[in-house]
Amino acid sequence: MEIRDRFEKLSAKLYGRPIRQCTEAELFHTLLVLTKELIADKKQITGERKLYYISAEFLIGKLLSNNLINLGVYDEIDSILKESGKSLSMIENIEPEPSLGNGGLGRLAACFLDSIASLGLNGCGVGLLYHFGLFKQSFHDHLQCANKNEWITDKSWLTKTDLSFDVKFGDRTVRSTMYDIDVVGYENGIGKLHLFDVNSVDESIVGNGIDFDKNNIEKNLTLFLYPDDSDEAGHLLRIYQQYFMVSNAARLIIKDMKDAGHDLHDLNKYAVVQINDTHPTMVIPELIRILTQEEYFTMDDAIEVVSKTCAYTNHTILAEALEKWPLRYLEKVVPVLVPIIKELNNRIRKVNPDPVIQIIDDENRVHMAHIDIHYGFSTNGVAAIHTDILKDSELNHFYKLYPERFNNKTNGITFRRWLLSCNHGLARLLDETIGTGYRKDASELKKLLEHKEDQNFLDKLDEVKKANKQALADYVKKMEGVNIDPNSVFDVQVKRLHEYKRQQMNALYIIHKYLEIKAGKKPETPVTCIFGAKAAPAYVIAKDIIHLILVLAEIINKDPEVSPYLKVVMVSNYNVSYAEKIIPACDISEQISLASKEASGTSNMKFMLNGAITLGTDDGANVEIHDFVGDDNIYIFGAKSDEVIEHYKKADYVSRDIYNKSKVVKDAVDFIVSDTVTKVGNKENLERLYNDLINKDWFMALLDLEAYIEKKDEILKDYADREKWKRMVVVNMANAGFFSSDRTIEEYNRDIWKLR
Ligand code: F55
Repeated sequence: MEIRDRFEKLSAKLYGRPIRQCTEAELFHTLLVLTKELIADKKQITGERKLYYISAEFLIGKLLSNNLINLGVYDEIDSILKESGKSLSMIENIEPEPSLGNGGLGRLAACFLDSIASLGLNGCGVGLLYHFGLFKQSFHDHLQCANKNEWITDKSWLTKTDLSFDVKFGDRTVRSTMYDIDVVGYENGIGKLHLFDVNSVDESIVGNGIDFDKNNIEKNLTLFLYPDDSDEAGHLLRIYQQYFMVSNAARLIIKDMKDAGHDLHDLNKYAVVQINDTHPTMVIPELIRILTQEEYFTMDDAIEVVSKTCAYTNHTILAEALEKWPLRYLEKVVPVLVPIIKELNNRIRKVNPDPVIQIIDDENRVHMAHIDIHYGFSTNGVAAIHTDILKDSELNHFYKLYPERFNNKTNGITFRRWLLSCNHGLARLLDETIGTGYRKDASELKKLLEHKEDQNFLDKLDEVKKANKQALADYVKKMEGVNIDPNSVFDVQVKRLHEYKRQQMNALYIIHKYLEIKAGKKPETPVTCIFGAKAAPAYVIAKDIIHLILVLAEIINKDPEVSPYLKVVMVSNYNVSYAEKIIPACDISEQISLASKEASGTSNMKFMLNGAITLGTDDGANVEIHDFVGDDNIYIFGAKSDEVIEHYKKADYVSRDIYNKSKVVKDAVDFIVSDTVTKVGNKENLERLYNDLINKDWFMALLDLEAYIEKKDEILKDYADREKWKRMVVVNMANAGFFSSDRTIEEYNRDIWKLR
């Protein structure tokens, strides 16, 4: 039967009405059922050897459009709906977003699942079924509020399976159930994301905000995604979550092996486990425990086979982000793992007593990354500079021990979501210009270079951007109630709020511009500064930075002298769906982390692919983008990573010296606590931020502020040269192919997973 007939029959069956008489909610449900049927018609990806990508986060975003695209029926459904006077984009709005991740790490895992299935590789994701995704953000009195974020309804992509395990903690036993979400490969078979839930979970213990009884593990285990914070009371719950995740993963792996009739001594031949950051690290001692205690392995054999099965990806060099659990926490939550972890620790200590590489340190903290590196066969960083820093400094002691285990896998993004699905106008123009081959082979984007001087193409490209900017302006008006001018430059910084990402430096630029305009220096090109960022609820200074930006927005947007030249918007509840609207509309991509601190970044890739120019530091994947596009097509400023690392080593950075020496810096920083600002905002928040900047500034915003102002003024000036700008856009898009997650996954498979 044709899609059209199936669609009509289904709406008749479910709602007794033809498509044109259905509501959007009814059509969403009908399409959900239809898509599931189409998925059921496809083949499941299989293979002898299987990858288990274990991750505490899979920030998958809405699935309807992507599934339709990957099934190859998007255009058909779109036109059927149009003929019935309906719009697919309105129907998409009905789908709640599964925000099952904090940011880059979780979104990377989702892009990887898409690429794994699209390449036909036999791999699955394993994680947790959080009932509430990352909190919904709202603003009140220019302050962030965190609200619960429900996403599971009776009409969702989840399928309950009959797989269930007992998970034994030190003080209780719980039972799990596995739920599946199908991962549709682009013109390929179907993969799986397995999410484990605890059967005794109870959503009713959550109030209106995101507060709940942290001690009631049976009821709260899978309620919330950990908001990447430093909330002390949350640590034990986090360890319960992690063990619940890996215990289920280990059971699943062993079951798959046994079902396939394999000898567990060949585990490493048939299974490979990718540990996404240290959150799933306990899978190593858990597998060893099961093999020794239930499968009669000797400790030597178990350690050997598990070590050959597990590989680890590091996503950060920030010391405070590397998990170190107090041994007494593990003794309480997972006492069964403690003797195993001690054994792993003793084996290292015996041959190499160097304190910096021990698993259990002299304060009895368990360094999770050290378990992964000693007892895994691969450790990878996520961008070239990041891997170099791991090898040369952060993990140098380990690199000297195991040089062959270290490798780089520069991150990537799936072009299905971040181009085909979020930017239809651009995808259509690319189809017309270079053919559709780039959809399967991203390196074909290179062909765009032949069109760098093609005026007709350049103008069309500009029109696509204009339309996307208009669409974003309409959306921002609807969601935030703010008018932004689509003819202004859209300067965008969207990412988690963190001091190292330096949204505060961007805010200081805005202050600088405001002061210039007030002093009569009007910029040639009006600019709209767009922010999207959530701060971890316990991260005080991050919330102060949000406060500053919201207060600046209020002051600037309401000032008739300034707002024709400068506007500031911080969108509320930035998430994957919002990103899909913002990124296609961006002109300037802000990637301004302190050099050495951003492991890779992935929004930088999404922006270049969608025709934005990077304003950034030589950090993370910016370095590789820079290499590809060359000096003339990117704006790089600020201290280099060696210089920054030197400052930390010597502890010689004094932000107050910069503040005292530079009038530009001093004026911008002082403005934070000026009457103009404290009249609108809270003194307490603003003074805390001000004091932090002049007394600490751990991520050196003041160090790079002058260079940033200079570079940003240069890029804004260049924007006015429209022809030059359009050519830069082409060069960036043409070089984006390398940053496809298909390339990244091919490399993981070639060097680590070896699935084919
Ligand atoms: C989440 C929870 C905890 Cl406990 C710690 C960290 C995180 C998290 O979200 N990390 C994260 O997103 N890291 C980012 O990973 C990206 C993918 O590799 C990188 O591009 C980015 O540089 C890095 O910060």
